[in-house]
Amino acid sequence: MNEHQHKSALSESQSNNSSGNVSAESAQRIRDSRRNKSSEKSLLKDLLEGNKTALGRSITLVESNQPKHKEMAEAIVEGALPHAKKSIRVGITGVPGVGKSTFIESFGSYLIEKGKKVAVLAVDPSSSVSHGSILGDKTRMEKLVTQKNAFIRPSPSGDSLGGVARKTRESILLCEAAGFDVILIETVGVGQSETTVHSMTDFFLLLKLAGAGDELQGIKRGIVEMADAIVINKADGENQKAAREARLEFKRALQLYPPKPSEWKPQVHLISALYEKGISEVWEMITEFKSSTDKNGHFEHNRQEQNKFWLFQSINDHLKSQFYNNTKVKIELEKQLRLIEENRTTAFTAARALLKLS
Ligand SMILES: Nc1nc2c(ncn2[C@@H]2O[C@H](COP(=O)(O)OP(=O)(O)O)[C@@H](O)[C@H]2O)c(=O)[nH]1
Ligand SMILES: [Mg+2]
Repeated sequence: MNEHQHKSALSESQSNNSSGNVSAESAQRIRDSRRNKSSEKSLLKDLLEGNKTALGRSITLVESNQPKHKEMAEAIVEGALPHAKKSIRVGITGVPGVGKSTFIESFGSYLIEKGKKVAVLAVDPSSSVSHGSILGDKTRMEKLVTQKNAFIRPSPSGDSLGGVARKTRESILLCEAAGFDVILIETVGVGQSETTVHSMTDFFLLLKLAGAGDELQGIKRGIVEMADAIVINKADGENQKAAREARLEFKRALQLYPPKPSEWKPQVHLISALYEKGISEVWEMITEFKSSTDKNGHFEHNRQEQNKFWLFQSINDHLKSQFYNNTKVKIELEKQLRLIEENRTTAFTAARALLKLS
């Protein structure tokens, strides 16, 4: 029976090549989809075995905007999900030049020496212009890039923050399925990206410099409030005294913030990423955070809350793109915009008219 079906499908597609193109196309689609399914399967298998090339290729599919790739990506993420290892996800933020890349190099190398597998991802919506913050910085991670147990991926470029965020979140899951147990997510302090990274990480680390005011470092109050740790970098050489003073100052300032739902009291650390000082203390702190939030249930609760947040986020993104891609909406939108320019309607009436179309 099976053989027979197979044969007839084959002969159908052969005859269609000459007779018409509708069925030829659909036969091609079936062939493509079969081929995709088998390559999906082998990609997923390699990924689950920890193959970094397979991980990279899977992330490329996640980052692609092509419908065919999106479909494959969805299947791979779904297949990977049950195998995602329990990792710790650490968000790292700070203004350009503070030493994020240097810190990731030292910290990542330290963790690998401890037997961890470390993945580094980035959320940088501006990277379409700067061609990826980490990519350009791979020179500062020269030790880490050569490590078998390190995986470094620059931010997907040419996308909105929402797009980058979704892709990064799926990439985290893929890294975990490939067996990476520490995920470092770097972001440059631009606009909303810290909030986004905060919503996908367990521990949020703010890198700072001594001696420069918050305004100079472009740090907003909200970011300090999100931080589980303030790590003052470049505490070396002549900087040491200023760094110690800054530490006291930050400690005092942090006391003014309300307690966190995690019950975790944010810590202030001094490090030198360049000279690899204070690095082990940062890891000890994160380990301490993990065990205390495991104990009080916050760790799991926070991940669930994040998943709920991303559910709504995904729905919102989907509805929005569906709305704006609707041909009727596109045409009517032009019309309503003109009416607004001519003062012949209000924004609210126009919006109501447009929303009725979808
Ligand atoms: N003295 C000193 N310089 C550092 C330290 N960490 C980073 N740097 C230097 O600061 C500059 C910016 O570092 P980078 O890691 O690229 O910062 P990013 O833009 O935040 O990624 C580089 O020249 C680094 O060598 C440190 O701990 N001490
Ligand atoms: Mg950098």
